Amino acid sequence: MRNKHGVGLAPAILLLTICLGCVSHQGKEKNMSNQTVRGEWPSPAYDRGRTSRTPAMGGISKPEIAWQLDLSARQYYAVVTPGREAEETCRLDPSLPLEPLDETALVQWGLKEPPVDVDGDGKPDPKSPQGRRTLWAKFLPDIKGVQRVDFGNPMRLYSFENGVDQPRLVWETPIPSWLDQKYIVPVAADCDGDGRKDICIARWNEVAVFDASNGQQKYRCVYRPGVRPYGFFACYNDPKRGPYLVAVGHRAGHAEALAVRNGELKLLWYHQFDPNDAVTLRRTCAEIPRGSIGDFDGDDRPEAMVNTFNVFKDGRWHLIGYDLETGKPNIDLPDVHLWGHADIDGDGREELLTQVCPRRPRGTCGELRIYKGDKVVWSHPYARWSLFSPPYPQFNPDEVSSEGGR
Ligand SMILES: [Ca+2]
Ligand SMILES: [Ca+2]
Ligand SMILES: [Ca+2]
Repeated sequence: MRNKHGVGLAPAILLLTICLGCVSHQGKEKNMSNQTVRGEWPSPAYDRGRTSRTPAMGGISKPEIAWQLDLSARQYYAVVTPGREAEETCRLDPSLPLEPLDETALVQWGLKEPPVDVDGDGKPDPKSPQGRRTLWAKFLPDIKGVQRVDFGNPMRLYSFENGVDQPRLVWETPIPSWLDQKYIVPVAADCDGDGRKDICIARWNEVAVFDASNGQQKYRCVYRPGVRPYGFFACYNDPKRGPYLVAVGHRAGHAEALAVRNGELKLLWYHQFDPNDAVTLRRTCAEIPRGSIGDFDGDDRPEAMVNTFNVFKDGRWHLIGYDLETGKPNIDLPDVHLWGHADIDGDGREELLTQVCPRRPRGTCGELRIYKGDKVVWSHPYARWSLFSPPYPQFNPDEVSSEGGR
């Protein structure tokens, strides 16, 4: 990949971190009945029971980072020597310092969120928003700058037209008794197409939408048993069909789409991959890589591309494209795992960057395939993707992947 200066750059991040013992030592030995032993090494979803615990033992009580090196966003100068076939060479010039990109270049490459003019004075403000139970967005088009919703009780919205350090309370409203503000996954998006951003919240058993101009409830759709809301929640605006709210529970095994139709928020479809919320007993996976909603197969209908495992009780990965309107799988690629997507050939439609995964583990390397819809357009027998996914935006987030309020 090359930028306008002709400098090759891999928009990939490889953060090498070696921790001297990523161990949470409790300081004293406990027996197995307490699920904690001396020097135990936690490991994400280690075994089939997803206990996240391994039998490996260690004795390191104070983990330290020995060294780390961020290899992302480096600029390399390539020296190309023309020639016939094998005579042609291309090498990196080791004599030049490999400096990280500056702030401007990081923003230009999409590796860093651009600074936002919080108070609307025309100059970007260096402060980044903080707080997990807040939502920043341009909610109020008639007020300078951006606004912040605080999810407490009462719920409050502040504006900053008087300065970053002088928030003005625009409204506050008691939250409904059913709204547990702790376990919510909020996004700021115009979910009803009226031109104003709404406060959209995924919860245990529902999606609720609040009017950002006064904090009042606008829509509410209760449609599922109380399953964990951790996971992906996004508003996707299809140019022809309007906005969809899409939720995929990475831990709770569900996928669904909702839309405002005839003044009501309605559930369009819902798939529950496991009949209950017993996380440790689940045998299926469903996860959606960032931004994987769009028309990937060119049929003029948007789909959500979800990596699923064992949803057909076959012990296999299936990359499934769920039609947003109907929930029907219009793409089904067995033994394929999606890592990302990009418009490789510049035709305006994004191709799917995948890896063949014939078994449950997703190996670091494997056969790579690029799909255009369900058609393979490129493959490599053994390699790996090195993709960088920048952090979710802190301002105007219309998509988020969350592990909930934990
Ligand atoms: Ca709206
Ligand atoms: Ca499509
Ligand atoms: Ca393309």
